[in-house]
Amino acid sequence: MKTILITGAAGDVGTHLRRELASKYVLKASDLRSLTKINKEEKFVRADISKFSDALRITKGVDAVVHMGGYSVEGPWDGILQANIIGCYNVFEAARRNGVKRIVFPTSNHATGFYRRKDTIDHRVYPKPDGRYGVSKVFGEALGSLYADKYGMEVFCIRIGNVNPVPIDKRRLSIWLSPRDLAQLVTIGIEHPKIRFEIVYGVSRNKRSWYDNSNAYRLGYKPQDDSERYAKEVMAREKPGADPIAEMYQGGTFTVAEEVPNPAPLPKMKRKK
Ligand code: 15L
Repeated sequence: MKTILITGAAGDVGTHLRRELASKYVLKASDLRSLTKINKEEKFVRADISKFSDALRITKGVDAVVHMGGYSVEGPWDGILQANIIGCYNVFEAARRNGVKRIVFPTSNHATGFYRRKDTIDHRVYPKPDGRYGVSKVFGEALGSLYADKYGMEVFCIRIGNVNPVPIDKRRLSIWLSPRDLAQLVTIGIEHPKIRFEIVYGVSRNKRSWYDNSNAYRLGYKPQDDSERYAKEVMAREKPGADPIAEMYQGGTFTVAEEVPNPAPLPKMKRKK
């Protein structure tokens, strides 16, 4: 069995993933926080990835890294800088020094959140991050590309939509990723023999998807779930009056999440008070 390091193991997505992958791999679960539950065949290693020595310690002796660790929503720059820029660099560089070739990097739909909902985008579009968090994910993708081209590492980037047992609102009907489809994508990222640098979208086979996910399908992804099954109940719960800018873009409220009002509202778009 391969030994896989999962950083950010205590987070929501990390917790789903550890449960789904438990029987397939020996998991080395790492986080700054404690795990609420440690599964069988799993070892917990506490680490702060913004410290290079910690990153070096946890990447030793593993077959692949699934780097979930970091800040997972929009937030203040310093937190994002430490966790998602410095932390991400540390994990890639530590993996390289320890001879770990394969990295699965869960990036985010927020790397391309400023594309409009009326657009269908594929893995080749120019990034359009919707905040500091989105920028940090574009940084991780760029770092992955560099480490693949320069050092021969094998990097699989998954632009994750929203991982949840069920889709939670209208926007998430388009970007939902069920835990078992997440596990399938991560497994492709770990196992596929011909990965150099790839970007795929981390979404289930949603009828309302904004993505052309043909690159994932080319690599063998066969999603089992479709959010449409939940659409009726989700739409019945949906409250009217959402911010029109957030509604226009794929990134939703991340596109308007700021401490100050959006400095450049679109012409003729009036923000609801
Ligand atoms: C993300 O990238 C976040 O990590 C997650 O918490 C969700 O907010 C998700 O995007 C989303 O767009 O719903």
